[in-house]
Amino acid sequence: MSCYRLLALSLALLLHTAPASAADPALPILTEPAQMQAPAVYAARRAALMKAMGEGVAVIYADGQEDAAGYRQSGDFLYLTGVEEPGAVLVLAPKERTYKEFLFLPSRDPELERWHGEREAISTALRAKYGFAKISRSGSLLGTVVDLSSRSPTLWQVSRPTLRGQPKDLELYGKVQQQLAGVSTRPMGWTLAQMRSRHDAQELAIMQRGIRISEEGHLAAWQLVRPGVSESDLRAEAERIWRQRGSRRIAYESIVGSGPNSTILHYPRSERVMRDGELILMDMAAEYAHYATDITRTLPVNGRFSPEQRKIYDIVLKAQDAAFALAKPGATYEDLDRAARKVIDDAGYGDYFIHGLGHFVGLDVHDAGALHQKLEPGMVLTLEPGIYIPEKNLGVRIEDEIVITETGARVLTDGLPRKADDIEKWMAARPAAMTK
Ligand SMILES: [Mn+2]
Repeated sequence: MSCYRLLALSLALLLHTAPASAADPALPILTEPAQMQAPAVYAARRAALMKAMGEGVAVIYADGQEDAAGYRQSGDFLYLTGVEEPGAVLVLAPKERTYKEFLFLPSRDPELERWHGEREAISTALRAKYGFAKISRSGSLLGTVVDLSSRSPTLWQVSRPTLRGQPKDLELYGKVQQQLAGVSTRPMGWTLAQMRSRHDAQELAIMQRGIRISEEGHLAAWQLVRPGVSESDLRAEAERIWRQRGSRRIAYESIVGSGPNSTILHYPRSERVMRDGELILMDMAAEYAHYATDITRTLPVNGRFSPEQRKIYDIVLKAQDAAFALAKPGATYEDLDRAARKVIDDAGYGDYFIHGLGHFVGLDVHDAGALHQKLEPGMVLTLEPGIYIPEKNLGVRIEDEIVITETGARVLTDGLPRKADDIEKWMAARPAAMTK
């Protein structure tokens, strides 16, 4: 074994054992390989939503999208069912006596299944797996909803409207109303979005695990940061680690931008070679068990911040600290945003902080939730102030995830150095083995 391989091996062992903090909550049992929670978890969420409905009928469509890792289920539908299949539909009818919840699945297609894998027949086993007493094929959806709404004539629009054309639920509700007089459509407002934004202990344990995996990928990539190395090397290294640790996909397109690219908010390409004296901004994280993570760090390529870089870095850090100090139940996101913005404004860089302070994180990276309402325990949000000065090729963003607790807030992404001194120390102590 060469000296290089020996050092690489010890580094791998170090990475394997380092990040998972002993204080982290224990992961709930997840089904493999889909990494879903127990059916009872989803049933309880449906029960809570039906309680909020009180009466009437709600139809929630699986509205996910295909990406490189396959079909990714839409957040609302996954939150309520744990079912990953495309084309599925959930129907809730709280006033019904026998069956209050119905899962509709598309008909089977033997030819398609040769390509995408076999789907299960509707059976006792499938009902147990998904936790539904009633599973039917989609052909009977309209008839069922007409029947249910004839007895309780309110059709709830549960999902927040998206910008992607006519929502499928409203389209179906229109058809129901054509067949049945006296049925009204009502928006549920923010009910489901707020449910999704208040994460319980099990969800937080899953999200913490995703954060630890994401941090491992960051640290592995940071090992490679030095002049002459490509942005693509960092991205590839982080994403390799995430996959090895059980992440199915990246939480969003990794943004790895050096020098001038550090000032481009959604820099997509990650192919530039880093140079001495520049900053490297890495906004990248893994998805784990369908939960997203969102982390950004900005490092000096040569391991030491220049005085000007450090000055900007410290302002961004101070802005993040100011926002964090206000994070507690009852505060609003606007309070936090204003506090961070004030720090950057007062330092004279207000024109260079050109985006919002943050967003909720959960099943989606920009997760559901009412950012205009008061913060509550269990909410997870990012604090990501930044200063971007294109004329100086200097961009700094620091992004952490916090969870609102009963009394304040806690940083979930605490496995990565954050202060300029700590980053420099970490870089100085890196094993030399990874030098390219
Ligand atoms: Mn973000």
